Amino acid sequence: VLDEVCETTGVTLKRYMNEVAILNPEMTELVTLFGAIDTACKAISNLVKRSQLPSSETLGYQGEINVQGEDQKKLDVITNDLLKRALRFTGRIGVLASEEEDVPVDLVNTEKEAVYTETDKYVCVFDPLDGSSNVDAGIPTGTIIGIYEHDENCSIDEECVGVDCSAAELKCLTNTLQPGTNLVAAAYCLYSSSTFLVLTLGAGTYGFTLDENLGEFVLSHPDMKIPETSSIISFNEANTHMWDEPLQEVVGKWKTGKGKSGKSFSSRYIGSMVGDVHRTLLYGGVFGYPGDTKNPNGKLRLLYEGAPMSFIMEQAGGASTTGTQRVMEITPEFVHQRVPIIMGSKNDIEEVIEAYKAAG
Ligand code: AHM
Ligand code: MG
Repeated sequence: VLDEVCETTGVTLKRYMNEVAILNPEMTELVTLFGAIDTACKAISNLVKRSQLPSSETLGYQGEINVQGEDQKKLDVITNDLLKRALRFTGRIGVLASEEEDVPVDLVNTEKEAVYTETDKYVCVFDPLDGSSNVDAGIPTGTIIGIYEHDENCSIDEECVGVDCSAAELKCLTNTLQPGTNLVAAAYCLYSSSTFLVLTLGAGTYGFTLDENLGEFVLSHPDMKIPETSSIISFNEANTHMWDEPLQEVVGKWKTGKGKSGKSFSSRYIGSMVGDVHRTLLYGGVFGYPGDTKNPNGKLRLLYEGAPMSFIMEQAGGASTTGTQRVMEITPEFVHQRVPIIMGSKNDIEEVIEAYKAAG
């Protein structure tokens, strides 16, 4: 145990990423991106903590009119700008898509839409502050980030800009509409009792905790593995009656200890995806926002919530499904597309998939 502690103590995110770059020179540019993410997440962590206090940044409480009579910018707008700026200055991002942007944003060619140069190697998708409506009540929030490479096989007509493009061209132009299986990295940052940054580069899931004294993320959860069987459900259970039959059935069995594992499940739901997924990773469990009769595709967005979180979950040995399809394999048709999600401990997710199969 002592050896393990010594091996990881003091490994900062910066050092971790530098060692990744030394061992994998082709990932050097990705490491630059994580430098920006590291700083942006620390800045967001500070903003979230101070958001209920009058401060020089916001000149008054959030939601109020400032001294110049301008509307105060909401925290999700501020954090979106912050992350966008941090990523832009790496010089490695061609295009980004965010929950807070109506359409993908070209970071390099602001006049012409989304045209890549050789160094603009990556496409970044993110939700800068998921669950932001929770901040006022002190409930955890999080940032979710996915990184894709731009598809070099895409050839586009140079004349084609925005609205003139065919659907296929537009897809290449923005390059944001890729399935989760194309992700090269994903991360989330949870702002809670501690600030946690959890990431995958496609070879396991690694968790860092912000040491406020050092001002650094320190490796605290190397190679995270979610328990294969669990006894916790994490859903908005007010919607249970509107879910698909197979899911209602499985969750009903779990509650009464009649599921495959025979365990009686307990319920934990924050209503903030990053917090719920983080707990699920650590303790095991099944987190979900399934489709229902009112919202057939649920609530969560595929591109910058579903896919990156599924990547992190799978890399920790968990699974993520819509019930009938692996979330990672879905190619988005539009940026803000929603997707039903049920993710967590592998054996429990398998039970859900089987129930859907049996129902045909
Ligand atoms: P947001 O992107 O508007 O912040 O909403 C996303 C959040 C997730 O964090 C959470 O899983 C879900 O909404 C909770 O929804 P509900 O309140 O319907 O249970
Ligand atoms: Mg969100």
